[in-house]
Amino acid sequence: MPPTSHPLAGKPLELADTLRSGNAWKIRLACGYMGLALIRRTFDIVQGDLETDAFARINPWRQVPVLLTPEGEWLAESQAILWYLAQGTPWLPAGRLEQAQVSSWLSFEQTQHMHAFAQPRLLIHLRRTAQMDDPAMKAWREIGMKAAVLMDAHLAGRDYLVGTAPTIADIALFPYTSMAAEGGYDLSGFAHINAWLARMRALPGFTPLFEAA
Ligand SMILES: N[C@@H](CCC(=O)N[C@@H](CS)C(=O)NCC(=O)O)C(=O)O
Repeated sequence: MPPTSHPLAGKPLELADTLRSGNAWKIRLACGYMGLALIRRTFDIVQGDLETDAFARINPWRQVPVLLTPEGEWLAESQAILWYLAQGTPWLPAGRLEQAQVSSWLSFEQTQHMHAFAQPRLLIHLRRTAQMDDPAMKAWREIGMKAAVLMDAHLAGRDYLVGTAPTIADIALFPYTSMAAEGGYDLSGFAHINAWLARMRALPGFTPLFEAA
């Protein structure tokens, strides 16, 4: 959408994140698609940045992402931040049913999807403390594959998760689905998911995980 028509256009937005966080990537994706400028304050989990008193004042739950809103409040939880950013825009449809359907997918991501994709990626690819075929990694992938089956079936015959245009539901599900291979997943058989991932990458304002310097 044109940046000037966003209700938060021109207002200061600061994101506390880490370099590789998929949950924080959701927020960077949202700002890119919505044409909003975002200042990043990037922390390092390995260096213990999230354990400091200074970080506890940003988020006592000691997780990223956290958004400093123009009201001067630090807002935690990726889905809450997406909701905050999308209000008053097509990324959160105004209809009662569509809004509830978006909420369903946000819950799905947190309860049935995110951990099953994020944990193997974290342990195999980022920390390198687990192997692809460790039983615990296979167990995560069994859970994640069930979520992938549900997503693929839902995306058959439709372009986006809710309605006919992209919403924050699509943004929420994009990062960990797109990085699934880093956790040992093979999603190549899911044609509808792969077409949807390509569609999300092709939208104006798409922000990659790592932006060119
Ligand atoms: N439910 C939270 C999960 C956030 C989360 O797991 N963040 C990770 C980075 S992707 C984190 O901060 N991990 C550090 C920790 O939990 O110690 C959300 O959706 O924002």
